[in-house]
Amino acid sequence: MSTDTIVALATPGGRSSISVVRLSGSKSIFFAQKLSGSKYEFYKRCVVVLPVYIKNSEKIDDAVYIFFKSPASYTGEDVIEICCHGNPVIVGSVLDRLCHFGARVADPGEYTKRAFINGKMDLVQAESVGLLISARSKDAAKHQSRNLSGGLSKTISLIRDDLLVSLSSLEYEFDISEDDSGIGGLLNKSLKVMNNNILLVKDLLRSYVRSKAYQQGVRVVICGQTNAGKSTLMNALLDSNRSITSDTAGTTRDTITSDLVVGGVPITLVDTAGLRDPQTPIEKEGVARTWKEISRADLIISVHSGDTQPIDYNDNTECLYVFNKVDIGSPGPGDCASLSVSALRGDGIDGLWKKIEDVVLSLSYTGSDIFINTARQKDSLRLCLDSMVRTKKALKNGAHELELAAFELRAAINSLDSFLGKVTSEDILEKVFTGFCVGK
Ligand SMILES: Nc1nc2c(ncn2[C@@H]2O[C@H](COP(=O)(O)OP(=O)(O)OP(=O)(O)O)[C@@H](O)[C@H]2O)c(=O)[nH]1
Ligand SMILES: [Mg+2]
Repeated sequence: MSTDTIVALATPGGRSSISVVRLSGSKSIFFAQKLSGSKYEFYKRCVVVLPVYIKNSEKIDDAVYIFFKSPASYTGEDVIEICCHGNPVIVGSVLDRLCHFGARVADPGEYTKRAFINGKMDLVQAESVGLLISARSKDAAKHQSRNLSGGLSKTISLIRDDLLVSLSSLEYEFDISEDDSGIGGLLNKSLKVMNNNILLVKDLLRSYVRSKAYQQGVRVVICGQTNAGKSTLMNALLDSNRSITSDTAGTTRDTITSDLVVGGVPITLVDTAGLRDPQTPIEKEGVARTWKEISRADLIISVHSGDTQPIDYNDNTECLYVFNKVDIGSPGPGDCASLSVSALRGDGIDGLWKKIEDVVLSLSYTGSDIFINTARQKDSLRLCLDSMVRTKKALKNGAHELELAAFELRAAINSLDSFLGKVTSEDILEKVFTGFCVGK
């Protein structure tokens, strides 16, 4: 790992009451002293107001310097946070000056990577830092905060402990024990452990849907023929004038999106161009975009009315058929709509929201508060599950496959170690941390 002292702006760029520039590394004190033109003796957790000097000893600001002595800091190294006034000119000068003294601008996620390498957190917690910062709903933030306190890691560690105990018994049996009489009991006990943990790991694998919903949001796409009232419905759902509406067929040309939160899950509501034989190249492009949105939708709201037909999507995506303009006509017998609304008058909109919420929650339901967060975690668990299933098979085959069972069990434990980042490669770390922002 690089031992440079790194520096970056920890708060967003632009003007604000304060900005925080963070130094981390063994030369943090030295650089802070040079920046402040003082020999101030920083002591553990001290907070002090000192000047900020830029080139030619010109003072540009006074700042609050906060010192976190290693190892009691975010990264585990000496960290100094310099809270100066939030002006890009001041912040730029501070960064330039510190780099001039020898600090290096941090790579994305480098502070958290150092925290991981210095044992301040495991890889699951490190991943949650990034996800907490990018959380799009209160529930998503609360979940990542729980993970940061070790919730998911604890669950995985318990599974690992269970497997380890089983492995020790198996290894004892074929390494040391000369007594074959207890082997039946051992096989049964190990099988029980396998069955329990296979169920737990399967649940965790299934839980990835919730996390994907939290991170990527659920895409709810309103579509139908032109003039069905899609844009009016979009506006009614949002209670705002987001989309242009008119009685001219083909009014909406492009996709129009709006982000909101439903039942704790972030969703993107999308209004689309109406589907009909396009009459101009621009409309053709709009219709192509509608089909693209339909193909990536998690939930389709298919709108029709007395004078337009429902679109038949014919695929596996969840779909709510909505009959609109119920104020001027009713759905005929055999109409596919599960709900009638008048987008113009706002009738039935609360009921539609309820149905949308039900689908969104069912799409992201996991049945548990603990869920996995990243494709990396999912891959490690998948490998663990495969190894446990093979362990179970070997155990079922009886005493002569004991060694094979132990081999597979060790592989399962190794997968959990990779999950927690106990064993990891530079490649994996690179992938985990490059998604972070600079300064975190
Ligand atoms: N009476 C009545 N008229 C409605 C209702 N919803 C929409 N309309 C009218 O139907 C016409 C078309 O509405 P839009 O919302 O622009 O329809 P659209 O499906 O977005 O149409 P395109 O963007 O062209 O595909 C407008 O004149 C709306 O005022 C409704 O619930 N009742
Ligand atoms: Mg429209």
